[in-house]
Amino acid sequence: ERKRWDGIWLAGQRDTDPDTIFDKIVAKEISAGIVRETDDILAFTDINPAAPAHILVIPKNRNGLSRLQKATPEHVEILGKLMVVAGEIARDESLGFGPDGARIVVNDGPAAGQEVPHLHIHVIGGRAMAWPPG
Ligand code: D5M
Repeated sequence: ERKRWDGIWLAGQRDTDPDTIFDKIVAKEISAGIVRETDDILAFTDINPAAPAHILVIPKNRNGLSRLQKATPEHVEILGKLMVVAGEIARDESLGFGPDGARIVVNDGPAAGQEVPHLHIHVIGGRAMAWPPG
């Protein structure tokens, strides 16, 4: 029988914890391969790449978005901006993405493999992708 999730993420954090590892990247307290930065968005290389090109796009301020299902109308503007940046990254061949496209995905919750409770869009490419995902 499947154990019910207890609210503690794989990285050992709860939704209500003030800071995640991504806040430390935003604050430049830990280093990351930053590829885009705007006033409210940061994009950086994933430390555990699933493909030759793998970038994470995050809102600098989590503002309640520990996961996508927490989104409300107040998040519409930042969600739109995140998607635009994800698309820009996916067509940036200097980052290893090819003209054939990329997998752009949000893992929402532990069943999907989400580890860090700070919304992030994965942009994954540089190889052909299978469907359905594992
Ligand atoms: O994706 C969380 C992703 O975050 C996972 O692919 C590893 C990545 N990660 C974790 N720590 C770091 C640091 N410090 N730099 C860069 N990338 C990192 P999820 O959808 O939550 O499984």
